[in-house]
Amino acid sequence: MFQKILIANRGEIALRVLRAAKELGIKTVVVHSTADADAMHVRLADESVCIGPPPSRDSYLNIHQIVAACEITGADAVHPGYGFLSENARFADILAAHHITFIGPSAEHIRIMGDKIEAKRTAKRLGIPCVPGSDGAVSDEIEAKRIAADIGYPVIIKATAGGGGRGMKVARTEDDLIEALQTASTEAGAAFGNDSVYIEKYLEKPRHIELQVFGDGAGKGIHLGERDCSLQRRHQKVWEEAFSPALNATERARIGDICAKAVADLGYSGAGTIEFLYEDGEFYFIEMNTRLQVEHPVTEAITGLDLVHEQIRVASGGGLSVTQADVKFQGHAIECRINAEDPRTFVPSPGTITHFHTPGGLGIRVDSGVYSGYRIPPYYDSLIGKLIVHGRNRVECMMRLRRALDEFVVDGIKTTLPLFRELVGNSDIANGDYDIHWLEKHLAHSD
Ligand code: MV4
Repeated sequence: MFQKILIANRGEIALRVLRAAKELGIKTVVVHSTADADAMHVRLADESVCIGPPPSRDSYLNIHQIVAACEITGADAVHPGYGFLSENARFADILAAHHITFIGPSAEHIRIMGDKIEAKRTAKRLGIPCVPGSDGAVSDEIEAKRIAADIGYPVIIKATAGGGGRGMKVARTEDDLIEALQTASTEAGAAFGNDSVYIEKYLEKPRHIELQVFGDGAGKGIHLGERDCSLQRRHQKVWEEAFSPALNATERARIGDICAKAVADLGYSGAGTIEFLYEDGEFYFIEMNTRLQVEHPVTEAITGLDLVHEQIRVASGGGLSVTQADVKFQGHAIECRINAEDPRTFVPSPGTITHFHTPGGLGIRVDSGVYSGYRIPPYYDSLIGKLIVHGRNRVECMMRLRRALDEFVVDGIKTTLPLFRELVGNSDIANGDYDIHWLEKHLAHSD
């Protein structure tokens, strides 16, 4: 087991990892920017190292400063959290060269999944169902027209180096296609330094359903069920829940088996998320994330497992604490992302939190790094906390969520709490009847 873990992140996830490490008797080091000197994770860590000025590129993304912090403090492993360097294969390689363990999958697996064409090819080879489309990159118009005619319109053009919704264009006719191809390619070149694009059948009203998986790096793979993340705005998830209200037990077992086997065959190590679009009873692979995700507590609630403990165990060579047969799902969980944003426009609202009171009671979990009197720096993501609610079934979970939202107080700044108070009273949400476009339509209609 590791002696000392360095946490290369900030906010609620830094605290989340710090807690797991403490429980396992591992010393903690945090790195932080000058803007985060008074952050909770800095106060609670055994040691802290200031690695630079506020901009992420000079601090949380500064690989050499982070490696230096490991060497100074003697950390033998790094947990990257999510975002920042969590899916940076070069970071994983550099740590390995310094004999420091990256708590995550191999650099090779990060690299494969970072290239969306390579990811899709790999998924297909492993027997994961994919969206029909081009076999690889599409460069010339004639080929594009042939593929689009073959799969049928509408189609979507995606950037090979994209992901998370950046650099996509929908084409509904052959006339649209040429323009979409050019704009997507030009935008991808400007945004990612790689203008390669590919084509897929465009699904009109899918849900976003993702499978939590774990590999032990030695050929064992398990799945921990799915999360439905369809409630989103501009590719930012707002509400996540498990199980998905859309799946039945047979569908769940089938896709779970496929994903667990794929992870085992790949020799994957650590936590991963296999993302699907789900429409008319079919799953279509879109991407795999090779990190712990923001919404992982939803899975922890229904499985009772500590996903960060599992990540640390696997990275240190101790393997997974459970087999697939040991995983028992219980009840329903919902996570609401509390952002320091206007609940209608989602414009960031940094500033000082004058009063912060979190809800409690059975089935309630709040993961947050903020406190009364805390000043939210304007440089980073606006997530200030997550409310995760668990119940024996979805109805009980919604009852508890409604009550917990009533108790939650965040004064001094705008937050997305009023949006959630509205959502828990909506009949479509109560019925689990929503797709990836539901929230944006709802916001547009209720102005
Ligand atoms: C799609 C799609 C429809 N058809 N692919 C957006 C994020 C990126 N991970 C993939 N995305 C999409 N890919 C096909 N073939 C619709 C989306 C999409 C979306 C997906 C998941 C969650 C929210 C979304 C919002 C808009 C579009």
